[in-house]
Amino acid sequence: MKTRAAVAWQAGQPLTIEELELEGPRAGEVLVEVKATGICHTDYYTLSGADPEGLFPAVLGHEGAGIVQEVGAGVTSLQPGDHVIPLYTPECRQCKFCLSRKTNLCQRIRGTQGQGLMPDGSTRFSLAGKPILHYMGTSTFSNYIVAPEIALAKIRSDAPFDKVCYIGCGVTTGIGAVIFTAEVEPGANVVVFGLGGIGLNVIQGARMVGAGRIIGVDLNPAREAMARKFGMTHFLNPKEHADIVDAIVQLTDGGADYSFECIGNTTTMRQALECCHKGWGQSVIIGVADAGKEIATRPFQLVTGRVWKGSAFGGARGRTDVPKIVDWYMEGRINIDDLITHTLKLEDINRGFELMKAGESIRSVVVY
Ligand code: NAD
Ligand code: AHE
Ligand code: ZN
Repeated sequence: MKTRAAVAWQAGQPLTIEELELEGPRAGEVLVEVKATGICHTDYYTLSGADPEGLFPAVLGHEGAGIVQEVGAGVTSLQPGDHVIPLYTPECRQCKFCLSRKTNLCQRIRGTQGQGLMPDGSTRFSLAGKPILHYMGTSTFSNYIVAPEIALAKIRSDAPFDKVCYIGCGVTTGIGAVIFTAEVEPGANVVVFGLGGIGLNVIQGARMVGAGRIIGVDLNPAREAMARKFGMTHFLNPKEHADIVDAIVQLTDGGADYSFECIGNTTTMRQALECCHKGWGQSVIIGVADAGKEIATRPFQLVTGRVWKGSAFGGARGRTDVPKIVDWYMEGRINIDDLITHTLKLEDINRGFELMKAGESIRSVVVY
């Protein structure tokens, strides 16, 4: 069949809208009509050329929602008409990682996923006979996609696609990092570096669990009002403080109980660790740093009890947790609507990247 898609031909170049050939689902695979997709900073990161796994030409996008159109042989958990959110972190419930119960990082198809291929090593997208690669196993910048059954979370059918697509990455990553990765307890002081599409969801997660002080750090002063609406109690702009770590330590009586880095900058990763409280403070890295970048700190920071962690997809197990997060949205327990600042047509997808770069959007969503 044919599908309209935004194709990334090479690093740093705008996407172009093409009509691609899409092969149908093979065994264990599902054809999905994508109804809406968010644009995450990680799409921009890969498009920029800074991702060591970035491959071209490819169909980017990993924050979608849609409807199952057809299932391949052996698919048992989904049928045509089901509403789904594609998962870049699948959940097979059979691999060593899933069975460990210690991580959400299902590795069943990670190898081929990172090569832009389906689990059998081939691609379903092509243009004039030339293969076009998948991305993160999702490629939601295409109106139709083929995805493995284990990489689709079935969600309730009354949830609006143009809002719950954001649960496919940003919402789950931010809220999940608080509740699944850090397990923040009521009353804890939380510091969030970067108040974009991820950091604001960390803030909303911190408020949900009853955190004490919720301190936001961002260079963009325009982020303050939105962050306060989501539960931030104090705002710090690093431009206004000679030493941001010291400013946080002063404000928290010795340091943060939990900090979250939601930028992807190795300098702020170090600050996020070093602003943590001696003896117990935990810092969670969410931001994705450019190829070749490394983090550093004095080992004494860890010797004296600070803990450095990372979180992918908020530590969420997609097929289990994503439907619950959709329920939270439908029950009014989380706010997604105010974070979606722009809704675009596929033809205008490059504008979504421009708005992100200019700091004008929180989330742009493309509606097909
Ligand atoms: P975004 O562009 O919406 O937000 C980034 C924010 O950081 C902006 O508000 C910006 O003003 C602020 N910022 C930039 N440099 C800063 C600095 N030096 N000091 C303070 N603030 C600064 O991006 P996003 O979509 O929220 O993504 C944030 C990061 O999280 C990216 O690196 C993205 O790739 C990563 N990410 C990781 C996961 C994961 O599973 N680990 C999931 C999604 C996104
Ligand atoms: N390809 C990059 C790593 C990118 C990365 O860390 N991705 C996150 C999700 S970001 C979503 O917006 C993730 O889930 N990582 C775990 C994984 O297995 O990729 C690189 O640096 O090579
Ligand atoms: Zn993302």
